[in-house]
Amino acid sequence: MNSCFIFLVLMIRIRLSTMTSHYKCRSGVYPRSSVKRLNVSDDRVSWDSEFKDYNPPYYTSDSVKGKSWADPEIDTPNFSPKWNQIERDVNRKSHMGHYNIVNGYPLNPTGRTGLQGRGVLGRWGPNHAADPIVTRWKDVSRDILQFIAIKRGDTGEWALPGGMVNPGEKVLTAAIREFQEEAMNSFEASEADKENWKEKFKDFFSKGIEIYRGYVDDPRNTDNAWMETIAYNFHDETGAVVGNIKLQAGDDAIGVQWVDITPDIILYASHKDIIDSVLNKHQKC
Ligand code: RP5
Repeated sequence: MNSCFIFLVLMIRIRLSTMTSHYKCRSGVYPRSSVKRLNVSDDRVSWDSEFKDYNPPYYTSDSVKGKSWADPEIDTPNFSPKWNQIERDVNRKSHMGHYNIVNGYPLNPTGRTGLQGRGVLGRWGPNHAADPIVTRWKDVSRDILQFIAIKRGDTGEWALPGGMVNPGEKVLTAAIREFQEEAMNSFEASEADKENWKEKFKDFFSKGIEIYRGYVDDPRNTDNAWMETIAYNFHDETGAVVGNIKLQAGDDAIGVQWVDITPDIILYASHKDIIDSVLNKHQKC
């Protein structure tokens, strides 16, 4: 077995086992609302640590209520989700293993967030996303690795151009589709352009390597609903292929560009951790 491959497998294990806490989803005001989370200190994040009378606010946004792509309220008659299982096209299994159900509600496997309900997330329990990480070296010295980042329309932060996995969709397919939508504005491309794109980059996007699978420290997470992702790296060692990608922000992205991966880079949610794994992989191989 190739040493790079062994290193990668080890890293994925490490990433899964080190995401033991969350920071961006346990203080302040919940995104797109005026609801204030109950403050949860570091030592009280774990469900195993004592937090007497823990009773944070409950919030589910009107934007997800009654939507066909979202779950109904937990106590809706005939709503009997199959927790920890794949239910028809809805994947309620967590990459983090078995999660608990308390009083009918799934519990965030990383711990308390200071908010009950589902916020703006569509699903109770895990909400599955896919993240593409397209990388190249900045120049021939191969000192600086760059990746394609998008600027999110909701928070204005730079992020991976990822998105939610559609019901029944393969995660890798979702990662490539999201890249096309957010970093290339495929929504506005002609059918001919899309066909052309497919031909040109088919080989490149068939070589994605899984970098991370698990929980995302996303500011939208709550005690009962949270983001998880599988992130794939598509690397262009010579830069010859991705140099041809015409970047144009699309869907809910308001900017797109190549970004140098530097120690001080600030990214949405826990995307920085994912990017660090990619950097480690390329520096060591
Ligand atoms: C993050 O939110 C995931 O890592 C992914 O990048 C993103 C998916 O949510 P939307 O961009 O569709 O809002 O947690």
